[in-house]
Amino acid sequence: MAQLATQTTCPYCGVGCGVLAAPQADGTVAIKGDPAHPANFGRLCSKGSALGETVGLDNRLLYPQVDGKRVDWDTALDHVSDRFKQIIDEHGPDAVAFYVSGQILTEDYYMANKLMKGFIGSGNIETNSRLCMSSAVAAHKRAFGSDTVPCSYEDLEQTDLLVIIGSNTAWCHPVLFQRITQAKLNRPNMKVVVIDPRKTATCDIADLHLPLRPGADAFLFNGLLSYLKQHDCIDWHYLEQYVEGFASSLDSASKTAANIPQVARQTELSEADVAKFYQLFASTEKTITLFSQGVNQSTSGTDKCNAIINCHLATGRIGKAGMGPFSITGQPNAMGGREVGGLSNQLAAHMEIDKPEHHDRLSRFWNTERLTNTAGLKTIDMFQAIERGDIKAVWIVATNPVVSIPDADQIKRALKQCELVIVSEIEKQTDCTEFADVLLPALGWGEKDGTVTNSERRISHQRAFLPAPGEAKADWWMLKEVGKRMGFAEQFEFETAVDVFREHARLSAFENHGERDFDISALADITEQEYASLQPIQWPITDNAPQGTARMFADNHFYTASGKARMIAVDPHYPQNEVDDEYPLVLNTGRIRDQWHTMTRTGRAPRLNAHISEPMIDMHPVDAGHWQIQNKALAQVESKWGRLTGRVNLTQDQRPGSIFVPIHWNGQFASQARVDTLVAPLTDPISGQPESKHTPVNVRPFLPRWHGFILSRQQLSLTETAYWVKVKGQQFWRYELAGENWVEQPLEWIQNLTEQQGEWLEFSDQRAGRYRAANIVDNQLQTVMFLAADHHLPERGWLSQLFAEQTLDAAARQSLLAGRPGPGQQDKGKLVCACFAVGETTIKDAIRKGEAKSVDDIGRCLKAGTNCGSCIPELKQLLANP
Ligand SMILES: Nc1nc2c(c(=O)[nH]1)N[C@H]1C(S)=C(S)[C@@H](COP(=O)(O)OP(=O)(O)OC[C@H]3O[C@@H](n4cnc5c(=O)[nH]c(N)nc54)[C@H](O)[C@@H]3O)O[C@H]1N2
Ligand SMILES: Nc1nc2c(c(=O)[nH]1)N[C@H]1C(S)=C(S)[C@@H](COP(=O)(O)OP(=O)(O)OC[C@H]3O[C@@H](n4cnc5c(=O)[nH]c(N)nc54)[C@H](O)[C@@H]3O)O[C@H]1N2
Ligand code: SF4
Ligand SMILES: [Mo]
Repeated sequence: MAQLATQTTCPYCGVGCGVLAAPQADGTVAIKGDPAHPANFGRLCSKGSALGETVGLDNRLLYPQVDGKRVDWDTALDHVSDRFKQIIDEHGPDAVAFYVSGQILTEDYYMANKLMKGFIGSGNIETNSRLCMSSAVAAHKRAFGSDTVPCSYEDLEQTDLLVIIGSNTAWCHPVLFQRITQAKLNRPNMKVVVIDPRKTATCDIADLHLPLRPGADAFLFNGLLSYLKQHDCIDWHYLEQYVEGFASSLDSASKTAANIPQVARQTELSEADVAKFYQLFASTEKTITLFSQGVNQSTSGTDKCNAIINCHLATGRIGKAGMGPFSITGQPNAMGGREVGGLSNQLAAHMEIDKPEHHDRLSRFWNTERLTNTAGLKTIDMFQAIERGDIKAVWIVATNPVVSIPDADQIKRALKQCELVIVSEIEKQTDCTEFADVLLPALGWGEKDGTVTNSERRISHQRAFLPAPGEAKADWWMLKEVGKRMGFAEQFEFETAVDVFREHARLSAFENHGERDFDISALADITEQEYASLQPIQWPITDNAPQGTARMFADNHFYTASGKARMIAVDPHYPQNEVDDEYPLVLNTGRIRDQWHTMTRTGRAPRLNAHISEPMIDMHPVDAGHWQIQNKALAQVESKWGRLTGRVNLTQDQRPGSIFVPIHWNGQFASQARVDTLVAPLTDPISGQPESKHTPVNVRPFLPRWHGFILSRQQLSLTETAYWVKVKGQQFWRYELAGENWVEQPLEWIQNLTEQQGEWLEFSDQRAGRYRAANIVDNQLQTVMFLAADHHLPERGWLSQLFAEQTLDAAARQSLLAGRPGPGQQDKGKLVCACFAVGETTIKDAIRKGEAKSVDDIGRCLKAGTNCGSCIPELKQLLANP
């Protein structure tokens, strides 16, 4: 019988949507948006809607392992703590490290930080948030004296001007994007400006798109500050009362970006567009600037964030409805990690390592004499220290550094020679688990229980609705067990997640007196029942604000020594890795709509793999012409650090001079598509955040001897092929292939790969260099393979539809060999709507026939866009260019 739905939270992006999950009798899980959750009010995006397809147990890590052998938990945990103690005794506490993630729960995070900083006594706990939010954190601290996000999602709906900079909100925070889109429909006077070198799906709602020169954002905002001064838009009263640093900030703005022509030159935008943006900003009181990785991930990310915040402080546009600088978080618990001090340069509960009173306070609270006095290493430095052998043991929790850290091959080298690598994972095989000496099976989404904090400081409960598989355990449990075994039994005595949460809440209150913004004292005595039924609530949560706090700085008090906010002088001439003759193009990297990070979870869901199925290289046709690159052909991208092979996608949306490659593909899904092998390990000197959006590269055609693809009901081992990509489909696995040596005996080859004899259909045209084969077992299509001398191969859509057929009729067999859909079969084209599997060709047909003239019409006749709405920007594009 189906269970009642459990109220929980989506494990993907920082929007933090509420989810209702109901396990069904057939083992599947029904997923719906939670109408009561204030982040999404019932909506879910394509990734959230497909969560039910990701909870299967194939490839799950179910048992602890040491040196490749299954062991029991006691053995594994004793091994970890003994080896840690041994290394620490010999080399000191800084010889060990944790590398954790914004995807663990606050309770897990709290435990990791407590163990490393408080008891092992080293600062060496880092989190992948270094790659993500650390520039925003550093900028917040400089400006506000605290890492505070001032706004709420409601502000985005109430604003009159929304400036979206370095964020592809439509694909990366889709539900928030839908809320913004709806607000703009309700209030047509609301304006949206998108600042991004690329024209993204987010531009769908833009009144103005500024495709600026990559990296030039600080010129634009320094110029804005100059303009605001020149046009008398400064809030002098606010500045005088509540802000420091105006004069020096204005001075550097005037020196570097004094007027519109100068800004236009630096940003490579038209003067008219710059003027339009400045006029809008100057004349609109209710303004929000929403920023994300296009700003943070830069060698001057902290300065860029401050250049944005400066303009809000100078106009007093902060702490009021519909206004403020809004750094949007990426991971579901990026914010929770900042609360507990997951970064190597902070203590817990928004306390600082370099403040003696904070050190003393936390030492007393934790009852420890070992609390670290020094910050640990930041991500890039940490993995370099591992490669040097300075760090001899690392425990990696819920992150995949071999794929996601710049100069990714360096991470491989580091882990390969590290004495002790411990990996807590949900997956048996990832690019990272290959290097693990100890593998610890973690509970995954749906099985674990605890809290997360979203982009608007809202704490939500993630609840379990599935049993623990195998011997998997919660991440916090493993950490506290190691803490106990290392000799700190008393301080690591926790029975349940609520015990951990209570201590975390008490610490936020401990000797706080309003000095630290992170204060959830009203939850310090939360009972198990209250915790179980905790409803989403925004911190601070105190006696004065028991229902939480929607907006910060409404009282114009900041957490600096003077209580005033600080404007920061920004020099936009930062050192950036510039292109040259050898590496003439800028590599920009980021996300696509339907995949999550390194694909360990979204790669399991067939409907999420159909939107963009191969690692793509987005490129402008002008650049492609220059370097003889063809659309849909393969190309190789090379930088000083590494190389990648992917499928070219020519698009006018790309700015000439730069290419875009997604971050998602890894060694499990593609032969050579870990984009971070290319990315330079250069960092912002203040935040330590790496520059992931600007690496000089070159691109050249990859010209293999043959191209092909295989669809098969079974998984195949094709790692010998020069180019391969593996895609999970509904009833099959799809392999895109290319090879350097022509396959001499194709039938034998595919028969050996599939180990299937049975009935094989074959077609071969040697002169034209075409070969097709299909294997039919019990009248069902088992495998089909197409090879060709070039990349012009038939569409895969109609072939994949044949896998759903119970029996293949004569016409279908005929079409297999003919290599094109037979009468009555139609290829749906590239998938657009993931929820209802509606393809581009179907939609274009409906538009051409006049059946669909609007997004609503498409919804009515094809259902596309009517569930999660993530594809609506693409539907609009198709309507504009059918
Ligand atoms: N579908 C999906 N959604 C996700 C994730 C995912 O993996 N998949 N991950 C989540 C996480 S952890 C994060 S951090 C967020 C990230 O969310 P976003 O920051 O929105 O995502 P990105 O695609 O990394 O980069 C955003 C944009 O920055 C632009 N950009 C590049 N260089 C510059 C520049 O110099 N200036 C400006 N102004 N813009 C520039 C890029 O072209 C890109 O469109 O997404 C979250 N949501
Ligand atoms: N070039 C480039 N590089 C980037 C970025 C970019 O824009 N460009 N973006 C950066 C950003 S913003 C981010 S956030 C990172 C993300 O990069 P990662 O954090 O490396 O990516 P994920 O795939 O989310 O890794 C999470 C891992 O944890 C596992 N896991 C899932 N749930 C659990 C759990 O409950 N417990 C445990 N123990 N494990 C679990 C998953 O299977 C997966 O292997 O990438 C960064 N790297
Ligand atoms: S927007 Fe999508 S991925 Fe993000 S929390 Fe909501 S459902 Fe999950
Ligand atoms: Mo992120």
